[in-house]
Parts: sequence; C-alpha cells; structure tokens
Amino acid sequence: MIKLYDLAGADESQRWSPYCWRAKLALAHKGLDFVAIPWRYHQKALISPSGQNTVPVMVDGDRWIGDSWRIALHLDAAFPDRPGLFGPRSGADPSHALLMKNWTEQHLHPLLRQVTLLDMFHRLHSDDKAYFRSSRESAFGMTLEDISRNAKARLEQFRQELAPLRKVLESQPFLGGEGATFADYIVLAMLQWVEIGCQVDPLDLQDSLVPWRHALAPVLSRAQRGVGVPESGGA
Ligand SMILES: N[C@@H](CCC(=O)N[C@@H](CS)C(=O)NCC(=O)O)C(=O)O
Repeated sequence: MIKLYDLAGADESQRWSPYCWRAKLALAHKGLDFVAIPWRYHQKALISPSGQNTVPVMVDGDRWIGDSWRIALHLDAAFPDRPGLFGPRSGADPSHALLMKNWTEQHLHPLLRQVTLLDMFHRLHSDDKAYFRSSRESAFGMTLEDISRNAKARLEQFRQELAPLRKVLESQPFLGGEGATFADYIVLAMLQWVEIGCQVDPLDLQDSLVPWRHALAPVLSRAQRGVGVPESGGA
C-alpha cells in the first residue's frame, strides 16, 4: 500500500498540514488506498530517502516522492485509468491548479500563519516545540506570540481574500470546472489547516463557499480514512 508521511501533533490524530492534506485528497480522488504515517518535525531521518526535509513524502513501491505538487503530478501520470486530478481525464493540463498553488502559497498562507502558528505550537509533540519556535521566530523576526497578536483580524482578512473563489463558483460547481480538481483540493487543504490547527471554522456560516465545501465531503472522508490505518495493515 502507498505510504504517506503526514505531519502530526502531540495527539497523532491531529493532522493539519495543508501540504499533506493536498496529497491525501489527491490520493482519495484517485481512489487509492494509503496509510498516512504520523510524522513529527524531529523525525527528519525517516524521510531522508526522499532527499528533502519537509512532508508530505509519499512512498509508492520503491519510489520516494516529496512535495505535494510533485506527488499530484506523479499520481496523475502513474494511474492514468483513474479519475484525472487536473481535469476529467488523467493527463489534463495542470495550469489552473498551478495558479491556485501559487496564489495560496504566496498570498493566503502568509496570512494564515499569523492565524495558526501559536495554536499549532501548543498542539505540537514536546520534542518539536523548541525547533518550531526557533525556526518560525527567526523566519518572522518576532516571537510566536507577536506573530499571532492579530489572529482574529487576519482570519477576517483571509475570509475576504477568498472573494475570487466565490465569484468563480457563481458559474461552475467546482474551482476546477464541472468536477473537482487539484485546484479545489489546494483550497480545501488550506481550510483543513485552519480547522484542525487552531480549531476555528475558517469560513463564516453564511459563506457561499460552504455548499462547495460540503460537496467535497465524500473525497475528504476518503482522505481521512488513510489517517488511522495501522502501518502494519499496508505492509
Ligand atoms: N513545497 C512543499 C512544502 C511542504 C512543507 O512546507 N511542509 C511542512 C509541513 S506543513 C514541513 O514539513 N516543514 C518542515 C520544517 O519546517 O522543518 C510541498 O508542497 O509539499
């Protein structure tokens, strides 16, 4: 069975990494069984065969693949008979999803770090806390507490920044068109980050994105099935 190294908190059922959610949702979309192995920041050695030091890392047979975007491209190419990740059929042009990837990573994730970092810190495994605090504080040039000082206002700003998505969904059911694509999963993964990382609903109840999110519930529930499968079950 495919294995995915998946960031976990102190409680191993708490999996909030948006990048890992992208990979889990991609696997679920393809209808592939997988086991999402809990991984913590201090366990870099476990993923070293991939040649990178971030998760997700997927192990498919003897292939180690890191990076959520590369994982999605690999799955679409390696399982061409399964539903396409970038269009109705495998092998479709991924450009629209690449735009979503870059918009979320460069514009929305920086806002969400100010919402989530301190809560995530409190939920981390004790062996991860010192590394997480010092790496994030040196990247921001301020303490986690200062980064998160305006968390409520940043969450409100995040909600407003989603306006282009609401506009797209006025004329089509999914961000990828008539069916969900990896573009949809990139956004859904980001919402999972907020919901699990800081136990806050990322969307206002009245948000017109709520029905779109509900429509993705089946794939999300398949993605969640990979979390909690004992590793020995896939050996
Ligand atoms: N470009 C990578 C980013 C992955 C990433 O940043 N993952 C975080 C968890 S959300 C990580 O593993 N960080 C390790 C660290 O900060 O040491 C992807 O799309 O997979």
